[in-house]
Amino acid sequence: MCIRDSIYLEQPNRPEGMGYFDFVISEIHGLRVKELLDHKAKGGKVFGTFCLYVPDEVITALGGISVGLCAGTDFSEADAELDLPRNLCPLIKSFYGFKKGRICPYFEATDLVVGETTCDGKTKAYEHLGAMHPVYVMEVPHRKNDDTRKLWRAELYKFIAEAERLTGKKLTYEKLRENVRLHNAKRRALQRLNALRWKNPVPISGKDALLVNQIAFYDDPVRFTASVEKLVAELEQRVRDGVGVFPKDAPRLMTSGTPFAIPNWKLHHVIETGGWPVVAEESCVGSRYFSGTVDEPSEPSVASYAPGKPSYAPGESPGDLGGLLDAVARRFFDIHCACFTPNAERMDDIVDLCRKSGAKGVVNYTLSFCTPYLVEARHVENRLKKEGIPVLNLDSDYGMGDFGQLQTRIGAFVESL
Ligand code: BJ8
Repeated sequence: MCIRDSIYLEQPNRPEGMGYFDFVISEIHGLRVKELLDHKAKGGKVFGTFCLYVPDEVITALGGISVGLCAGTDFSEADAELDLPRNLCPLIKSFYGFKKGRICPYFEATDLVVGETTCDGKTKAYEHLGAMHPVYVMEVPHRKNDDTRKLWRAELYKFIAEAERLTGKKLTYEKLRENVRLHNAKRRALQRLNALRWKNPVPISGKDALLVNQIAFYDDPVRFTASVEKLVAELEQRVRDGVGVFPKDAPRLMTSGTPFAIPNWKLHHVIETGGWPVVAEESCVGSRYFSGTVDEPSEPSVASYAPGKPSYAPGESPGDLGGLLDAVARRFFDIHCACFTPNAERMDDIVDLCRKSGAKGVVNYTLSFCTPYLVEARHVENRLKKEGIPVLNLDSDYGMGDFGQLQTRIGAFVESL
């Protein structure tokens, strides 16, 4: 039995709707890769990404496919360390090693990797990556004010020009509107799924929810959304029937911090094998991915706007291409990554999610050597303590060597709740 099976399939009373996601993960190197190659054979383009700031709706509106690339294993790190320092974030070494060793079929299927200037490690790693693969880097400012919002909007336009050049297509209002709706529907389905985790007893494990949240990054968005909605319907029935996967009132935890790139399941596995459900993740593989939606045009839309009107005010309907792109820019700029300073909004998000989910404490998890999140961990701790919320700060890598140590620390934390 492989580690994936022992982590996932041995869980008791899993929802039937997880069957689709089990299938997707079991076929991770099969069917989806074939779909990407078929798309390319017909002249389509595949964009690889590593960060939430790259807007999927623009890529799919231009007929491209967007895939969040794998960055959650340690077996590719040795290849990465041929070029990069050892004491670097494991997420960066993971994806870099996949390209260096040419071992990820998703990476090899991409026509362009879209990077971003979020943290220094990624920013500099893209320079080396660019020597091996086509890379385009979006500049993400690190402060939020009127000037940087303009800069970010300009970056979005530059990226669109690059994507138009690659795909040979022109972005239109109608296509963007259609794709804003497509990705908003996906986000709303994930919002409903993740809100069901706040019920008591919890109808789905944190590990299963994490798997769904990870698959969101690379599956076909239409099929994925339909599968999440089916799962949601099943979980709603479980809630009505009082069915859970952990005993009612089991101490529940939430996590905050760096992303859980697939297949990084370690922390959730440690927590849930202790008998404590994980009911939320303030993470880019979690709430930061699906919380915000892009403002959609109301119906009728274009008719109510003068052609060429460049922007719209919040609360208005973005009724032309300029307005809709403003809405896209705003939605993505409102993601609260630790690469921003100051970042008080993120502290508010963590507190809010903790209250809503009923978590008894927060495990603030940071990948080793991730400076932005490690330094921000003290702010998280201070704010949560002020709110009376217990918090445990942890940092770890992708190796399993600290599994026992994590069990001990988390066990002691739960005891103290
Ligand atoms: S929006 S969290 S996906 S940058 S863990 S590589 S920050 S050193 S992944 Fe991230 Fe976008 Fe922010 Fe989200 Fe650097 Fe830290 Fe590594 Fe990180």
